[in-house]
Amino acid sequence: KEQVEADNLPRSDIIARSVTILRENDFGGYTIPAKGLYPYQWNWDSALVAMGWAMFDEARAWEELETLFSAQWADGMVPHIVFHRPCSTYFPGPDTWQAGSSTHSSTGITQPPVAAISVRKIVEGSGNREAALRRAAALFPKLMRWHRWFVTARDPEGRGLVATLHPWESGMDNSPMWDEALAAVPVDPIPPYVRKDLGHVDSAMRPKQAEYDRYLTLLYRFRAVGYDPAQLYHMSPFRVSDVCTNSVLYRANRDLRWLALQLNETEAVFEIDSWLERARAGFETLWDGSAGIYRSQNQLTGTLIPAATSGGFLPLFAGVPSTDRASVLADTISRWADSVRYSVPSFDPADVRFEPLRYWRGPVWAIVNWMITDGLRSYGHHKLAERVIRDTRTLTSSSGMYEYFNPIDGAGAGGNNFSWTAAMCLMWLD
Ligand code: 9WN
Repeated sequence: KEQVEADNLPRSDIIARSVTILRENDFGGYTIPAKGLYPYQWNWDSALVAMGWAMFDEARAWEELETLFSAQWADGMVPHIVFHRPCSTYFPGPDTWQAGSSTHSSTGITQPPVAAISVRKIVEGSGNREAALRRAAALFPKLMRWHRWFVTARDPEGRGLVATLHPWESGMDNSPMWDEALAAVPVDPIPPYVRKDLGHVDSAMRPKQAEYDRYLTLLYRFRAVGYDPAQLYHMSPFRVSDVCTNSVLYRANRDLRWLALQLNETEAVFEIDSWLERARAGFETLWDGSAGIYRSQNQLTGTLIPAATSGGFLPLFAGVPSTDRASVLADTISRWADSVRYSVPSFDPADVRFEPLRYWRGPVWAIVNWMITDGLRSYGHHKLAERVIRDTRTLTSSSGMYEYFNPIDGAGAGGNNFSWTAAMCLMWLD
C-alpha cells in the first residue's frame, strides 16, 4: 500500500489532469460523462461536474446547470439523459426513448436531484456573490418545480419518501438493492436490441443481460403511456424508496431552502419545510439499527431491502441521522473499509453477492465517496473522512480517473477519463 501511496500525484498534476478531462469532455455547454461510453448529458453527472467546473471556471459551471434545465419538462421533471445531438455509440438513445420536452429530446425518467446542492456550492465558492446569486435566482423557480414534481408525482400517497421507478433513475443501476424488485419485473416480448456498452467495456464490469431485458421492458411500458407520471407511479412493476435518491433530495431541499432565504423567497421556505418534515418521518422507516445502516424499501411489497450498500450511508450527506446514529454509520463504514484495501465499497464486502469489479455491486465510486465524506465531516468524523479521501486519491493517482475502482486491488474499471471522477478530485483540493 505504501508503494502505491508514494505514487500519489502532486496537487498541480491532479488539477492539470482533472481540468484536461473536463475540457475534453466539454461538448459546448454540457459535459459528457466519458467519451464513447456515455456521449450525452446525464443529469446527476452534470450537477456534480458543475461543482468541479466551479473550481476553475465559474461561468462554465453555471452554463452546465442552465443547459441541463433547458431540457426540463413542462411538468417539472428534469430528465436523466438529454440527447443534445445524435450519436450512435450509446443504447438506448433518442429513437428508443421517444421522449422529451418541446425543445429537447431526452429520456422519460429522472435521476437523483443533485442540482440544488451544486447551486449552493457554486454560490458559496464564488468570488462575486451578487452575480452568482443572480444566476442562482434564475434557476431557483426551475429547481422548485423539479423538487415539487418529486413530491407530487413520486410521493402521491404521502409516505415521506419519493419513489424510484427504474434502476436507471437510482443512478446505481445494477445495485444488489434492486435484485429482488427487478427479478419480479416480467420480461415483455420487447424488440431485439444490441447493447453498445459492451463494445466499450468488459462485460464483467457491467450489468447482466437479464437486467437489461428488464430495464428495456420498463422503458417500453413507460413509453406506451407517454411517460405520464400519474400513470407511471401506479403501473410500474418496479417501485422502490431508494435511500440514495431520498438522501440527495433531502440534502438538495436543505440547500434550496438556504437559497430561498438568500433570495427572500419566504413562501418557498415554508413549502420546503413541509417537504423536509415529511421526509424525516419517511427516513425513520428505512433505519436498520441492528445492521447499523439505512436501507431502501420495495414499495410494492413493503419489505425493507436486505442488501446493504454504500447508498445506505448517504443519509449522513443529507444530515438526517442524530449524532448517535451518525456514529453507528461511521462504525459500519470503518468496518467495511477494514475489510478491503480501498474504501468505500459500494456493497457490503461480507455479502456473498459482493463483486469487486461489477459496477454497483462492489466497486468504489468517487462521487459516492465525496458525498459520504461531506456527510462524515459535517458530523465531525474527520479522521474517517480523511481516510476515504486518501484512498480515493490513491486510486485516481495510481490507476487513473476511472468511472469506478476495484476495492481489493485498486484497478480502475468502466470508462476512463471520467468527468465526475475528475470533478471530485478538484473538490477535494479545497
Ligand atoms: C444509465 C453516466 C451514468 C451514471 C449512472 C451510471 C451509468 C447509465 C448506463 O452511467 O448509468 O443511466 O448506461 O450504465 O450507473 O449513475 O449517471 O455516468
